[in-house]
Amino acid sequence: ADKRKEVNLKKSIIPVSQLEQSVLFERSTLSLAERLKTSTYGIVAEHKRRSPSKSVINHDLNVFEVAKGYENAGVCGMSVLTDGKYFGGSLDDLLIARASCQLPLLRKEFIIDPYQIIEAKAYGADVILLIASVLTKEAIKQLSELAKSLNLEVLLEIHNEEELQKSVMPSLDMMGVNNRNLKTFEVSLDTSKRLSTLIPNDFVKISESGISTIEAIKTLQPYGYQGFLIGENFMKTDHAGNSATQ
Ligand code: IGP
Repeated sequence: ADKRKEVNLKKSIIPVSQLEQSVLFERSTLSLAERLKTSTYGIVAEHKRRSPSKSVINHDLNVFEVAKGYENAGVCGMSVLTDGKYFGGSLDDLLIARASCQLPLLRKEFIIDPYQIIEAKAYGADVILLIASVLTKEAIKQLSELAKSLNLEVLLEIHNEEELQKSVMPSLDMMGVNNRNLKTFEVSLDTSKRLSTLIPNDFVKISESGISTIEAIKTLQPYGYQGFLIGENFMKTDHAGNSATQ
């Protein structure tokens, strides 16, 4: 309850009742899961200016051109970092991405409060991220059910067996295995391989982080992965879209 207060205080500039009346809140959302199921490579391309592990990746690319570039390249969806503190993103970035392309958009954020989900929809997101390592089972259930009630899809991120075990529930659409350990920043595709067999088949499986080659994708596809979340590899170039061309 305290956490909720904290977040609401910082972001209570726009009351929930007003967010709910916004035009974007009313729009019908797009399904990322459906696109991933029918795509050859299933790329979800991310906009990320900087990160705790790499510091500056790219401050020159604007969201408009990145979103256009990704869409022209034929990716399935776009992930937009809205966290300012660690990743240099903002809700404005999400709004600009929404205005620039028709891709399903994932709000990439540390979501701990229902308000952030209402906000995600009002700023044009189609999918929200929930990170198992920072949420209790009850919180995952509460937040994912709220998202589903708003027709948003839910991507649940896990990094190990315990996080997976507590998280399996019908209100999730996609399971993302983060190859990067958020504590040590170490990256290993083996994490995706190891956890793949434990993820029930009713979830679309996404492998996240540290993917930079088509070979990596082809290695992970036999393990059941239909989505590949790629940030740095696209963002570190000066033409984020072109390098995403499939
Ligand atoms: C993208 P990469 O290595 O391609 O830049 O990774 C994405 O997986 C990564 O940014 C990420 C992330 C997160 C960022 C995965 N889970 C949670 C912030 C919060």
